[in-house]
Amino acid sequence: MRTATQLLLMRVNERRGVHPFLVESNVTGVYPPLGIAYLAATARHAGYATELLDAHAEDTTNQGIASAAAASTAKLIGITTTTFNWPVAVQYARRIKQAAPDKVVVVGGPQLSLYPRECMEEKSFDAAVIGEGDEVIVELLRRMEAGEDLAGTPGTLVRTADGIVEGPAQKRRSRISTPCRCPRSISCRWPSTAR
Ligand code: B12
Repeated sequence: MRTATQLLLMRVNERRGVHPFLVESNVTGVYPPLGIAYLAATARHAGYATELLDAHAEDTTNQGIASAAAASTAKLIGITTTTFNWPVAVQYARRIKQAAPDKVVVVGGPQLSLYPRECMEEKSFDAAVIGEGDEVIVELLRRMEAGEDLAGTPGTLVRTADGIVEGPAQKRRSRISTPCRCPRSISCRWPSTAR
């Protein structure tokens, strides 16, 4: 494991978003951010020291986000977002780029799987990940460490001097450990014990 942090992952603070109705309830609240927790696990497993900043749990201000990004040794900063949280994610990326323009800011989560190209219209994002990010984040870290181009990484859109480059789709995993039990009527290629 490298000792200096190489990846900083963030969940946005929903209290400071544009939807003040998203106060704590049985559906909103301080839940562990499972998506970036997965990414942290795979990145650490691959040997990349990773920090996770849950800005919602810690009630971090936008200025606090900028300071944390600037102070971190991580060159890659990842932000997770849903559509609801998208405006806050944009604020974070802008603040980070102002405070630390050399950081690479990548965004992922449900919003990106729905509107990847539209999201990349926000120029503060260097890259976007479509779908699951577990393998992609490790490949991005590997490429950065090796000084390779990020453009063309499977499952990504990457901003380059020539525009947005879309990498090939991620390879579909051939097997998952838990058999799928979805009904026959649903078109699904996962191995199933229910069919
Ligand atoms: C569980 C769940 C909840 C739980 C959350 C519990 C918890 N501990 O987090 C509860 C019930 C609280 C909840 C609430 C809501 N939810 Co919900 N929820 C889900 C559900 C079923 C699973 C989410 C999950 O944990 N997935 C597993 C993790 C590992 O996956 P993931 O987060 O997507 O992360 C992966 C990738 O997206 C990517 N990725 C994610 N972030 C990043 C960041 C970077 C940098 C990179 C590279 C990659 C990356 O890599 C990750 C690992 O592969 C999804 C549907 C689904 N099937 O995903 C809806 C879903 C996320 N919820 C949704 C909605 C709308 C809501 C609510 C707004 C509902 C409401 N009306 O109040 C609230 C909002 C809560 C909030 N504060 O944000 C929508 C979001 C749609 C959108 N357009 O963004 C989804 C997609 C359902 C749907 N299809 O409509 N939800």
